[in-house]
Parts: sequence; structure tokens; C-alpha cells
Amino acid sequence: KDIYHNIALKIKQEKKLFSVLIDPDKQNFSELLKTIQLCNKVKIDFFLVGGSIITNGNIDNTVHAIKENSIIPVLLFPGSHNHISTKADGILFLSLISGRNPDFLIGTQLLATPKLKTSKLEIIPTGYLLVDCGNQTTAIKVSETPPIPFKENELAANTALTGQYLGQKLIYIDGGSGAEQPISNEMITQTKSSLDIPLIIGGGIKSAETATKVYNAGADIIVIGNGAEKNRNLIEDISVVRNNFN
Ligand code: 1GP
Repeated sequence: KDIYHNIALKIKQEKKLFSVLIDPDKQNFSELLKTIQLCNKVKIDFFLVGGSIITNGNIDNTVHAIKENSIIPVLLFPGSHNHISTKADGILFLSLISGRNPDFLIGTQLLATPKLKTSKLEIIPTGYLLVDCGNQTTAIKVSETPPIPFKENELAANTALTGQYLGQKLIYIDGGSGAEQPISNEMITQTKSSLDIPLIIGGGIKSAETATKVYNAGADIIVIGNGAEKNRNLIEDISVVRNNFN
């Protein structure tokens, strides 16, 4: 159980990390295999598997396919307690601290615990913040909470720090999958400057240029989902950006 330890160690050494989010709903096996192979080639730091709504996708099969074809850690990014595969290596145990919906602060987590406690998954407590990046993303709709407004940098920074004070080990600020624009540089910088724990930024990162800005603003870890689905080469492009920082 050393995935978090390795992530935190790299960040302590001022390295930047890069993760690709795989949505089990959107995968056909041969395309998934190509994505996995590219992720192996460029050595992404970890896979995320999940999403806010997973309908016909099979999380177990997706995780299994990655584990069969890669040695890179696989972390679950669950939208609910139903989104757990014990075949993964770990789970971002999210609490939606930007919202005030008890189901996503503690409820769905409680429902997940019986399965988690008999699993070997590494549990990584993660403070999750949704930010309004111009459009109503699925995550915002499903959570039934108002996102943090785009320019409320201090609110985002204080919410993240509250998460740290509560013992969360990572902070993930997300515009939601398919966000129109990424989280602002100002919000990232202000949040990062108040935190001692790693900061993940995701949502709407569609180019290497944007990734450079997001890293420069202070993101420790960048996550891409949609961008890689539309253009697999983006995985390679952002890995080059990451490598230039390291
Ligand atoms: C969503 O942050 C992730 O939760 C990734 O977002 O799909 O917009 O890259 P995108």
C-alpha cells in the first residue's frame, strides 16, 4: 500500500505527475488497449477509472484489462459506492467538500465501506471540489450541489485547506469532465500556496499548452479524460510537458 506514499514523495521532490481517466462506459477493447499501451510508453503516473455516471460500462472488465496490460497503478475515481472494483490497486475516497449534499460528503462513502474493508484497495482520502467552468457538467448535475464559482479563488483555497485540516491526503479540483475551460491559473496558484498536500487539477484540459499553464500555476497532478478520448496523442503531448518539468 504505497501508491500515495510514492505520489507524495515525487511531489516533495517537486516533480509533476500525470494521470489519464478511463471512463468504463466509453471503451471498446481494442481502443482501450491502444490507450493503455500509449500510457505505458509515456509512463503516466497512475490510471484513474470511473466517472459520475457509469451505465453499461463494466468497471471490473476495464480495470482487469488495464491490470493485464500495464504495471502502472490503477486508482478508482468513483461516482458512487457501486463503482468499486476490488481488482484495482486503490481508490480516491472522495468527499465532495465544495458541496453540502450529505450523500456525497459521507453517505455513499458509508455504503462503500463494507466492500472496502474486505478488499486490498489502498484507500486515499481525497477532498473533491467541483468548480463552475462554464457549463453544467455531469458531475455537477449528479452531485446536486452548486459548484464553486469560477472566480471564487479564496473560497476554493479555504475549502481545500479545510479538507487538509480534516485529514484528507489529496485535493482534487475539478471542472467536471468536458468542462468548457480549465480551472483558472489564479485559483490553482492560490489553492496550492495554502496547501501542504498534493493538488490534482482536472476538467477541460485539451492541449499541451493548457497543461503547461496548469502545471505552472501550481498543479502537482493533471488528469485528462475527454481530451485523450478525442485525440489519443494528447497523452504523449502532455507527458512531454510533464517530463520537461521533472
Ligand atoms: C473529470 O477531471 C476529469 O472528472 C477529466 O476531465 O474529461 O474534461 O478531461 P476531462
